[in-house]
Amino acid sequence: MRPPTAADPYPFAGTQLPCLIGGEFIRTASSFPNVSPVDGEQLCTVSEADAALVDRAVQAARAALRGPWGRTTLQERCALLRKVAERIEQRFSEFVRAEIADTGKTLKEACTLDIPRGAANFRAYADLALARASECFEMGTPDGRGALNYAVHKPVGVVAVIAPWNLPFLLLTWKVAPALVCGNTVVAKPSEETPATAALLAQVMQEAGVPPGVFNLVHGFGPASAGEALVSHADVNAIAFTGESATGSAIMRSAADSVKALSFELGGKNAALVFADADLEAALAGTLRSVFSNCGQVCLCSERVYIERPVFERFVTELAARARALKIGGPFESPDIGPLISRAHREKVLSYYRLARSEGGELLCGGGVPSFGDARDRGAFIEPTLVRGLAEDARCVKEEIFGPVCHVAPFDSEEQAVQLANDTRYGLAAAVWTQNLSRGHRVARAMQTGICWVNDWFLRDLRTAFGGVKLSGIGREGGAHSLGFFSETQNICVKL
Ligand code: NAD
Ligand code: 6OD
Repeated sequence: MRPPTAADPYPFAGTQLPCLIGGEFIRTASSFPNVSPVDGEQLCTVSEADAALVDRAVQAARAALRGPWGRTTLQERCALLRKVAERIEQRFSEFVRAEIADTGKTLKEACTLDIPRGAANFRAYADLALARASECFEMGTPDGRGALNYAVHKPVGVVAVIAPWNLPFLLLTWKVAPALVCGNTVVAKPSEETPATAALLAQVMQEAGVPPGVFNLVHGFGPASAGEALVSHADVNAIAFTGESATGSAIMRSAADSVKALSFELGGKNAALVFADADLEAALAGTLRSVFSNCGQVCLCSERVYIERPVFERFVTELAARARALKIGGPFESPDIGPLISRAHREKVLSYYRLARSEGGELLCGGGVPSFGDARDRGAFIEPTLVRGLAEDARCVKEEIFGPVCHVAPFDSEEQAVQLANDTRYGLAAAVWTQNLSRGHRVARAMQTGICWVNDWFLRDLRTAFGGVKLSGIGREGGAHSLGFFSETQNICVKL
């Protein structure tokens, strides 16, 4: 799989990205610009689906359920998913090129995480679906002949998949793959900020022979646009959404009238806990990654780092030195950290940098915007930032910022560390650093989060449960959990 070079063109340069509906690529009269976060240049324009076009997509998806797709075997669907994975790998360079242009993320991140994980999602769910068992219960009856109960799994129907911009391809395919393998049809809406890898996926679906109407793609915004039209559509049976918690609330309201199944992966304000007995080098490297990966734009990123007091000053000094040394730049410049997704998002993150100062915090590094003296000054770059000294009820400690920033604070006991980490309305992920594995397990078990790593961060086995508690989500995806969400389980009881 060859990574692209700066000389490779953006796959959609100078074009208007179409929607895919019932196997037909459709360009709409209304479109919006897709802008590079690296230099503010327009990459392409994007068709915006209105409510009527979203309705066409949903009707195409419903019709496809009644067609040959509805009669496919699980084995046939798995074979198709594997073909999709192969085509993604064959077009790896284009996918990477599209993803780094839309997001500004580093070439390394796109080549090692985003695009390989997109292909892996299709393979993993093909494997998982084939290995899935059904429950079966034998029961006694008064006549002594008994009965047999067994479960069969059927598709839920038309599924809406709504994805955010931070890991656009990884998160879209994370839901599309299990939805399809379970026999559903999909109407997908990527973020308005990152439409290109979804557009490539639409092409790949056709190349792999996915029947018309099985995978539909609509582009557009959320409120009063394609997103809202999709989640409020009466013929959509289920919604798999990843994004902000506030958007989750809005989608819940839109979906309420037609009582849809919901799977929500939402925001976080994740804690990392570093105990004095940790392998401090591993904890430093891991925390640098957990705070600054993807410019801090991963829902799992640590925005609160609590460090046991005996190693606090040493750890913080070294973390700040490493944060200052991070190389900021465009995707092809071998940077450690790229830009934020947009100027608008940078304004939000900068407002938190200002707030941190006004709330009494001390900025140990960063706090502003880098200056390059070239086109990158028109991009959305921002400095990695460390803050200390905030009160635990400061807004910067309580609210998700979603940028390359964390607050560092000391703790004095295991109980206090657990209490501080759990004192949040979110509950997505945590990271615990200690060489005492009994403590590692005990503290991880006490975290009110859907996921907790001990001595690592963002290490993923796709069979495991993924999701959040509190404001961080509803339900779990991953492995059997995704297969469960995207299936209707029917019990059949046979009297013998
Ligand atoms: P967002 O909620 O603004 O947008 C996500 C998607 O929802 C976009 O496609 C958007 O167009 C659509 N949308 C917005 N309003 C809508 C509405 N009313 N109806 C239907 N669709 C609507 O999120 P974002 O800014 O793209 O992503 C960043 C957020 O996502 C952060 O909060 C981050 O923590 C969260 N996130 C969570 C996870 C997770 O697994 N828990 C993963 C990635 C990102
Ligand atoms: O790894 C995954 O499956 C996943 N859903 C990651 C989410 C990352 C959030 O930004």
